[in-house]
Amino acid sequence: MDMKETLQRLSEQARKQIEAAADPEKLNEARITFLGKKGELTAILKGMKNVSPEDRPKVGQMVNEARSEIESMLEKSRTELEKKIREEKLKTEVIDVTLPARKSLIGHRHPNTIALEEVERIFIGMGYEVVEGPEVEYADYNFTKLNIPEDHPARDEQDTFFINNEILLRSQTSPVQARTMEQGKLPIRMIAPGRVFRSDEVDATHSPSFHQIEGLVIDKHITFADLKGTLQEFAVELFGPETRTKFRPHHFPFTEPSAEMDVSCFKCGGKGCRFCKGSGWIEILGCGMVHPNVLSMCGIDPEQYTGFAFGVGLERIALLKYEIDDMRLLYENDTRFLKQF
Ligand code: 2U9
Repeated sequence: MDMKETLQRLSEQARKQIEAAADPEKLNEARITFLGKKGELTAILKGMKNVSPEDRPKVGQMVNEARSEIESMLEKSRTELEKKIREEKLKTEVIDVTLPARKSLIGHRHPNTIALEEVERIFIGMGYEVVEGPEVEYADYNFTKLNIPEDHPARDEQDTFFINNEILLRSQTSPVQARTMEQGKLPIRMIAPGRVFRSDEVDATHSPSFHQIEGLVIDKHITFADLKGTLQEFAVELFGPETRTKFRPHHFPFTEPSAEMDVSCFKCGGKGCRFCKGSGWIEILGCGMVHPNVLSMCGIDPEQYTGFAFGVGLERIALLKYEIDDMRLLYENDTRFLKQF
């Protein structure tokens, strides 16, 4: 067989093997078989020494032609294979834009937060400032400056979480008002919302940690009429325009006189129902005129200034407004419950 035929046969073998290569590895194997150092074409080149010198240029040219033919076959096949692989990859990665989007779970405001923001909105609308203060307090601010005497039951370790003799977890947000009064900027119109702590057993209406919103107004000529008008307006805003209010005498060490305010039942309008336990009234907050001792101890002259204060449990408002019958539900963080409000 002459050289031309040998090369043609080799080219043909290469073509078959290249065409049969289904992936880049197989194609590489074909390249090594025909063009590699130990490949068939290299073997032919090595055999050139047996070719007569006058035939060498011609045979050399034929070998080179065969090499470039095989090279271009390899190149063509490689491009085709890569294209095929790319197309298959695209097919499997196809994005179905008609699929419904995955819903992301966004949070929900807690009923306490909704109620707090409602109360804040009402008082901000009447020109009040919202002031916050520390949850870990001095007994001095939590009790003494609020005219709560040494032997008062609230000071008992049974009721208050003491850290040491002087420091405790605040049992009310009143210390925030005492601190504001001490700063000496008058008049004051403020509410102090926040977490408070009392050593209570957990049940449907008690928790060792709950929230209060307390309010304080100090100015010249503030009277009980200002207190009544303000809290009546608050009740109407919170429970609706038909709401009536009733003030019953009460006692707090930090206010004198003191009262508790009831609102007419927003369920039955005051006729009496299961919600208001037949009385037509719902107790909502405590209030009173700031005790002169408190004014003095917080650096304000009780001869020149008077004021009123009130305190309301935030959870109580949330439970009432959203008709929740157990306070514990507010602390369980069960989203099935929370997302209803
Ligand atoms: C200063 C002076 C007076 C705050 C007041 C109440 C009445 C009150 C309770 C409501 C339900 C607490 O959450 S509760 O248990 N609070 O009845 N709080 S007057 O009086 C103050 C506060 C600060 C300097």
